[in-house]
Amino acid sequence: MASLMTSRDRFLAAFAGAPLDRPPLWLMRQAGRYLPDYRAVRAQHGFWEVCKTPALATRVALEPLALFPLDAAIVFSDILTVPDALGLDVTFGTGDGPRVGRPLKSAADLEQWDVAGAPAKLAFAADAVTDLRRAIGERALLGFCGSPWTLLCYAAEGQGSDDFRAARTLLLKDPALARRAMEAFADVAAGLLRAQLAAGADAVQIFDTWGGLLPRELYRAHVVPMIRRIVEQLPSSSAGPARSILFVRGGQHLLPVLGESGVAGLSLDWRTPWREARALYPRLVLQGNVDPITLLAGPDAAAAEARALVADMRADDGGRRCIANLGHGILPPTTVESVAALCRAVTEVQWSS
Ligand code: 1CP
Repeated sequence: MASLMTSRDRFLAAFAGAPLDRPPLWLMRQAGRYLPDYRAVRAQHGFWEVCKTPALATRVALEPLALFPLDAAIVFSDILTVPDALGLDVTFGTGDGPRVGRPLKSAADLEQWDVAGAPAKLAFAADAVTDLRRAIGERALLGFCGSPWTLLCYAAEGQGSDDFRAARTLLLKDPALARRAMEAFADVAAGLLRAQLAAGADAVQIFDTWGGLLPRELYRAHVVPMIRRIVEQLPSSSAGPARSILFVRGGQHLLPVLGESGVAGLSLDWRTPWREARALYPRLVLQGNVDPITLLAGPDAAAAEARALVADMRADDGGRRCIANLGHGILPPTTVESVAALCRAVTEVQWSS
């Protein structure tokens, strides 16, 4: 029976806590600059243009599915669609990271945000999901958004950073302003996730790339309630609560409080020991967490890491509630051969029940 599972069955079975023939597999940032067709598309079209044109977004989201035996697609978009829709004017230069034209410096900046108008400006995201859903057959589909904290990091800093000191300072100096900004991000992001689920996404992931910068008690006091605010706005279905996954980069020290956010699953950073997370959260879906650097070390290293991870997944509870993935996104210099080897190492596994 297990061998008859489609990719989508396998992905949904992980959330249902049902037996798996092997872990379902997808990779964070599976579309992007390491792929040749993506680079060809970007040579002709701007980044926002790719996100906002369903045919282009679908084309680049399909490229990894054509190359690798992945069980899920993720809609092609970016977490910074939300601040852009609020009017912060986010742009991507060539080769470097995002720039925020109207960063958050004071309460007067926040007054300018167009919370009521943002959902209409994000309509393209649901259109991209609808288009991709039609194209992927029996594979699972993920929507996503950024966590309110990570969005505050970019909004306050105005660009990428190693330490996002502007946002961390704001949180300590003016927690009321930080909270109001994060509430706006949370509500617009929740609307985006609802639209993606309604358009055919099977699950949604909340990316908290910069959550690990905060100590545990600050994270618990200021960020966990914002994740919960998003999760509580998601619809439940006859199959249960909406399938939500929280990824926190560098969140090992936060692990004990992440479950309080109410998500159905946690995506583990590459530094988090799988079995420690499983011991803490026997009932949650866990996803992860091969170090993306192993892909740079070559196909053999990538396959060995993936095999070790799959053994850990099987060890504790017979391999339920797990999704194979990386511990952060694929890095641009990664080779197709390394990704293929990792995928093979996961998909050749056969768990008998
Ligand atoms: O072509 C280009 O030059 C743009 C590069 C690029 C891509 C391919 C950006 C700009 N965004 C994306 C797509 C993207 N972003 C996806 C879909 C790709 C897929 O998986 O198929 C996703 C899920 C994201 C999410 C995202 N954007 C995150 C969270 C995940 C993570 O990797 O940590 C973050 C932090 C961003 C911000 C962002 N957007 C783009 C860049 C280069 C960055 C990072 C900037 C920084 O380092 O601070």
